[in-house]
Amino acid sequence: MLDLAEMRNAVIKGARNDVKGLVEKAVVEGGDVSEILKEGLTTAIDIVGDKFEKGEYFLPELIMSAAAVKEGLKILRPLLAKDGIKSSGVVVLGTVSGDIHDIGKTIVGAMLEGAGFSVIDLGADVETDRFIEAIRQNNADLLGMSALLTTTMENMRDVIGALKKVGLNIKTMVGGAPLTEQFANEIGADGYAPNAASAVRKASELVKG
Ligand code: B1M
Repeated sequence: MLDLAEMRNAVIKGARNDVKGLVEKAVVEGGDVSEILKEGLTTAIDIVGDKFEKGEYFLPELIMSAAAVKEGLKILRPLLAKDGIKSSGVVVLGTVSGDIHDIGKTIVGAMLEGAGFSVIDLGADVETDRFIEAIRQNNADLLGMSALLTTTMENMRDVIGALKKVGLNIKTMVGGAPLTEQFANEIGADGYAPNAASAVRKASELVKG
């Protein structure tokens, strides 16, 4: 059994280089890859998410911890594929058309990756056709859309309508500061998450369901 407490603390502190070194060391020492991922990285990013929800951590800490997890994931990802460990699911993610806000969406993507999802991040200002193309190409399990503007959040409704039109049966999750659960229900999204930590929980529920 590996002692991954130091790695968890490094993620919680957002110490990216320490995380890189500790993951490399754990791998070289023959640590179990899925244990390193779960006990060293994802448990820690969950703790960070909880701290953010409670107001103990703010955006810079969240970004630093997410970047630290990504650093560790760079090392683990190819090994996970080699070990044949199944990903939690494939998520196509993007900020909707007309909207260039991408910080929250990127954090959500990093947290989802930390939880074992394969994330196809299309970036910001993503047109409906690009979402559809990426879902098809990657045989995705979930579409995640972000919007930060009251004007662009309406574009989520169009994407969900277009999915129905082309017969793509995929779960959808939406989020972003101006959204509400009520709006998500109204546009026919399968799930809404107010922040990155709850996005991970919601994505797991939707993909399992
Ligand atoms: Co803009 N902007 N901005 N902006 N900007 C807002 C959103 C605004 C509220 C500021 C204000 O007026 N108080 C306002 C929107 C008003 C409205 O629509 N009602 C606004 C405006 C008006 C604009 C411009 C139109 C300004 C202008 O040009 N006149 C313009 C729009 C450009 C465009 O998109 N077409 C614009 C531009 C910009 C910058 C480029 C300068 C920059 C963005 C940089 C970037 O993202 N690369 C920017 C910023 C930084 C903001 C504020 C200050 C911060 C946004 C942010 O990153 N928050 C913002 C004011 C504010 O929110 N306080 C504002 C931090 C981030 C972690 O939170 O994105 O909410 P958030 O993500 C959270 C949750 O929402 C959730 O999880 C995340 C992490 O916990 N979440 C999801 C997000 N996506 C999710 C998806 C999910 C689940 C959860 O599932 C898929």
